[in-house]
Amino acid sequence: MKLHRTQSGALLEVNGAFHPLADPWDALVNRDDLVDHLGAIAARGRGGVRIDEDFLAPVAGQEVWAAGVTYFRSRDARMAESQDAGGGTFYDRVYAADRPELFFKAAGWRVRGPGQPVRIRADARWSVPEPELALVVNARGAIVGYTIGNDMSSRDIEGENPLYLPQAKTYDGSCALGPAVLVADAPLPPETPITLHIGRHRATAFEGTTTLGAMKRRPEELVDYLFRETTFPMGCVLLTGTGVVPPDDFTLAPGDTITITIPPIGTLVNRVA
Ligand code: DO4
Ligand code: MG
Repeated sequence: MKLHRTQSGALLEVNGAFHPLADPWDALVNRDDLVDHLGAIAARGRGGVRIDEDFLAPVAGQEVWAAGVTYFRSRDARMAESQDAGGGTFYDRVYAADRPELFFKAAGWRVRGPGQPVRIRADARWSVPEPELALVVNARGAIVGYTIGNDMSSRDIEGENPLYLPQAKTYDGSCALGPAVLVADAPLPPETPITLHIGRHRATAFEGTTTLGAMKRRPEELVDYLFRETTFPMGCVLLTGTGVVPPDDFTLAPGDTITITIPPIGTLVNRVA
């Protein structure tokens, strides 16, 4: 079962049929009986074909947070980029520590949806997308679904000084989510792939893949830390970190197409403005 957000409301997708839902998005993702409620709607039948309307980012009143350095590849890349700033040990230490790196990424209204442009900062020289599994978490701290996240990052800015991380991570067009929320009450299997493709002038500029099994931390552990001293009245979305990092001589350029696929959820495509 997948949930889509459109201008005219939420849609439930089951076996290719679309069912309009009455609940506003924030109420929907926070329903205690979400799985049963959606199951009952699907069982009634009467689903239709997809209406001619764009899917929006599957987020409304939720804040978007992100975890970092949850894959060895990201730890390595970050240690290298911050060498001149004396960053040799802090990424290493957070990778091994009990407490994960968690940072605020975006307010819901700032997030780009499927097909909407993402941006690179004009004052950055080295920009990359980060393809990440995103957890949809309700106000009670339960993971109710999964979507795809792109944690756009300015690597030269974060590498210059770790105190610049918020500027490297949070700016207009720095976060994309979609295309839908896969509603599931069981975790995704560890062999689930996350694939990133970057297209430029109709050719492949970069392609890479990882699996959820390569993530060092469990999704529940990340949610547990996030909710320790912070309440989320409408729930939140939590990106779980990247395990795919393009080589150091690669930077995004306007016009590039970023395609991220996580098979049970779908494919998120955004162009760089
Ligand atoms: O600490 C820098 C950010 C790490 C990150 O965003 C990631 O590993 O995905
Ligand atoms: Mg990231």
